[in-house]
Amino acid sequence: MSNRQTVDREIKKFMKDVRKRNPHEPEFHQAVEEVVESVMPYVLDRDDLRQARILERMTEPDRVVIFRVSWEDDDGNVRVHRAWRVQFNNAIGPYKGGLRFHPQVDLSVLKFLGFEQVLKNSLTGLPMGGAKGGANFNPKGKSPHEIMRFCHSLMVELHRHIGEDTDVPAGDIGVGHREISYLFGMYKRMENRFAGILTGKGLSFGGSLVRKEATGYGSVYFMKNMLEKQGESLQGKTCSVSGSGNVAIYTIEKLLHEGATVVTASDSSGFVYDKNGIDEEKLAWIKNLKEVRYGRISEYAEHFDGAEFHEGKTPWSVPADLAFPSATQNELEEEDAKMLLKNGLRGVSEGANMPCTRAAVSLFHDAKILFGPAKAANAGGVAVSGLEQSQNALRISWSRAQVDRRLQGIMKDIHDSCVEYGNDGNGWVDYVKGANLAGFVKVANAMLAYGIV
Ligand code: NDP
Ligand code: 2IT
Repeated sequence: MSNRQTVDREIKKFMKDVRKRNPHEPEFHQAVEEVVESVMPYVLDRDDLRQARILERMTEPDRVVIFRVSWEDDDGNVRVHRAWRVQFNNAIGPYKGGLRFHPQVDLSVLKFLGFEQVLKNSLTGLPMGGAKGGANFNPKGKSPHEIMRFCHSLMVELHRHIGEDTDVPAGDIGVGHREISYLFGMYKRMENRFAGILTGKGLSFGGSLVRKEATGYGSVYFMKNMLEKQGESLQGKTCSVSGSGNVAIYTIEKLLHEGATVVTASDSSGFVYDKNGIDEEKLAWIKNLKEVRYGRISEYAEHFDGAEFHEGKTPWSVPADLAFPSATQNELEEEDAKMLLKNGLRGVSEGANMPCTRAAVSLFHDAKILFGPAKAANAGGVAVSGLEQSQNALRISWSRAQVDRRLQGIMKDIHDSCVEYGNDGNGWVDYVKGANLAGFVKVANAMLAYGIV
C-alpha cells in the first residue's frame, strides 16, 4: 500500500502535467483531478497499470474532430459556427455520448464531458466507449427552420465520423427530440442507410420507450437506492430541482411517483419556488412550456398562484431534504452547499454533469450526507441509449415496462458497484470514489489487454 504522502505527490505531479498539456481547459482539469484523486492509490499499487501509463493514456482523447458549420438564417445572413466531436476512448465499445448546442461550448467543456462519459458508460455495464460533441450555437431565439438548417449542415460533416459500430451520438443541453430528428433525417439521406447511428430518436423511427425519461428517472432511482441502504424512502421528502429541461422534467415526474414534494425548477434566467409543490397538472404545463413552446420558466409564476420567480438566482437557498441539480456544470457552489446544509439537506443526486463544484462536494462529504455523483446518478440516460442500440441491432422494440425494469436494474447495479468500491468500512460510502474506481478498473483492464495501442 502506498502511503498518503506518496499518493499526494503523485497526484500533484500528474495534475501539473495535465494542466501543461491542456492549457486553458479548467473544466477538463476539474473532471480529471477528481478522478485521479480517487484512482491514484489503486494505480500506484498496480505495477502493470503504471508501466503501461494507463492513466496518462486515459486522459488523452483518442481523437478530436473540429469542423465549421455554415448555415443561412431567416434573414438571409450567412452564419458560421464551430463544432467538435471528442472521441475519447473506445476500449470497451463504440464511442457513445451526447451533442450539446450552447454558446459556452468549447473544447474544455467537451473534453470534460467526454472524459466523464468514458467512466459513466463503463459503470452501466454495457459495451459503450465515451465521447461528446456539440457546437457553440445558441438555439434560443432561433426559428424551427433555422434549427433545421443548422442541424442539417452539422450532419453534412459529422456523418463521416459516426456509425452504429463507430460512434453513436445522442442529445444533451440544447439537443432534444427535434434536433435529433433533423440530424437523423440528414444522415439517412446522405448515407442512404437506416441505422441506429443516433439515440434518442422518435418512437416511429427507431427510438426506445423510456429514453426521454431515462436520465431523470435514473437519477431518482439512484437516490432511492442510496436512501434504501439507510432504511429510508423518498416518501414525504421535500426536494429542490434545478433546470427545467429534459433531465429536470423527468426527475420531477419520478419524484412525484415516489411520493416526494418538489418545490423548485429553474432555467438560465432564474428559478421558481412553489411552496405548494409542483403537482402532475403543473408538471404537464411545464412539459408543454419547455417541450412544445420553448418558453421561459418565469411564466410559471405568472400562471400558478403562490409561486414566486427569483430572477438571476439558483434554487439552493430554498430549504429541502434532497437536492437534484439538473441544469449544468458548476451550478451549485460552496456557498450554496453551506446554505443547503444549514437548512437540513440530507442528500444530493447529480442529474447534470459535474453540477457541484469541488468545494461543494467536499462540504457534502464532510457532512456525511448522501451524495450521488453525476457519472453514477445520471447514467440512466446513456444506459437506455445503450438499450436503444440493442433494440436497433435486433430490429425489435421492447415495451415500456421492459425498458424501465432494465433501467432500474442497471441503476441498482451501479449503486452496488459504488458501494463495493467506495465503502469506507465504517458504514459510510464515498460514492464519488466508488463510481470513479468501478468505472476506471474495467476500462483500464481492457486497455491493458490490447497492449500499447
Ligand atoms: P436541456 O437543454 O433539456 O435543459 C437544460 C436546462 O438547464 C435548461 O433549463 C437550461 O435553461 C438550463 N441551463 C443550461 N445551461 C445553463 C446555464 N449555463 N446556467 C443556468 N441554467 C442552464 O438539457 P438536459 O436536461 O438534457 O441536460 C441537463 C444536464 O444533464 C446537462 O448537464 C447534461 O449534460 C446532463 N445530462 C443529460 C442527459 C440527457 O439524456 N439529456 C444524460 C445525462 C446527463 P435555459 O433553457 O434557460 O438555457
Ligand atoms: O451526458 C450524458 O450521459 C448524455 N448526454 C447522454 C448520452 C447518450 O449517449 O445517451
